[in-house]
Amino acid sequence: MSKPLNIGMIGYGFMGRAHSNAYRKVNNFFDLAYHPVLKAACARSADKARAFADQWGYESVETDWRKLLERKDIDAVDICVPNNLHSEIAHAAAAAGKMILCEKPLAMNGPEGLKMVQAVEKAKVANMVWYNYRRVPAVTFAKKLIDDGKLGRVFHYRANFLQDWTISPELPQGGTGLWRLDAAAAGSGVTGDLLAHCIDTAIWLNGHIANVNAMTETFVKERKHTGTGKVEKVGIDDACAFLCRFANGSLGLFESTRYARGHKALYTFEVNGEHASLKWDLHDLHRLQYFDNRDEGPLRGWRSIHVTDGDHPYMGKWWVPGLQIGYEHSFVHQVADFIEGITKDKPAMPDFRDALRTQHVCDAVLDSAKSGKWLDVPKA
Ligand code: SOE
Repeated sequence: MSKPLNIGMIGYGFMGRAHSNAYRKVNNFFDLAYHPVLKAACARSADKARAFADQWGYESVETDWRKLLERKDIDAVDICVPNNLHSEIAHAAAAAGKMILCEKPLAMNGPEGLKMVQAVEKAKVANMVWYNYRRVPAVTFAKKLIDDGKLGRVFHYRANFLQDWTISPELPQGGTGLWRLDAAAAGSGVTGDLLAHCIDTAIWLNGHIANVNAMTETFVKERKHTGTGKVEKVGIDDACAFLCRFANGSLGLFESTRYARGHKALYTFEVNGEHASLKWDLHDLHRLQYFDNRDEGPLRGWRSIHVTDGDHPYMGKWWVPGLQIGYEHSFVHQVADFIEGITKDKPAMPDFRDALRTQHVCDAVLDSAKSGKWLDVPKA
């Protein structure tokens, strides 16, 4: 019999839905020592909290996250609110002895993230950051191939995350759904939002990023602010590209923008090694492209591996071989791994400290874009 793991969800947006869906599904597919119980949904607006709770099956509603943290019947809190609120809630949750699952990026910047790491480590509470793409089976499989040494020495790492949803200058900044355009709430633009995913995956697959040289651009310089009603300067980066050197000697090239007309969420990465290369594309997320130079001569070529077989990561838990799963399942896998982690006392990654590494790269990228200089990235 599995034990209950009582969840308090703070926030009700896109990620609140993605995580709630994962909590609801995980025990149908994974045999785990705990089962998440959707205990309380918390939002400032009672109506929104109630509607969200009804939709997803939360037992109760709170309108003040401090009250949620006081509740004895909450084991873990899920922080799904804008980035500028992560730190305060995480500190209070750690002090209250709650486990914490925090939406990415961990913090507004590295120094803030470091304090959050110290808080959870001091309180000894389980913690994790939702960098979900690590748990797309094809991406997890890429990690296995690299760790098994299939690629040999790595020369190049290349990643893109392209969107097009902020091109209109009429789009305001701030408020529900648009806080990512407001630097005060988001900290940064594409760097902390989209590149953070690319960086997390890159560090996981290819190790520490030693130094960076970046450029950013804000194409629309002023937007009406939803909160003040006034036209205000835009403080976020709309686009960012950076070069880097990994500690293993390989070269990295990263690009992200919300101005690539036609692209809605095109996350791709490619790794080129001495013996083999691999590439992945979020729009075809169940496939991993693999080229191995050791293949027999005339048959040598890129293979498109349909990562849906029982011996592929996570896939034995789902349907029969050949039937694919999608985006939402990466969150289910993350919850499963979190529960395994607390059961075996072997924390699921990325925990706060691991996610701080991404935060440090983001900071260096944004600083380098200002100074135009190559900057070293501190280790977390
Ligand atoms: C932004 O549009 C966004 O929703 C990110 O915030 C998510 O992390 C990413 O996975 C998809 O795009």
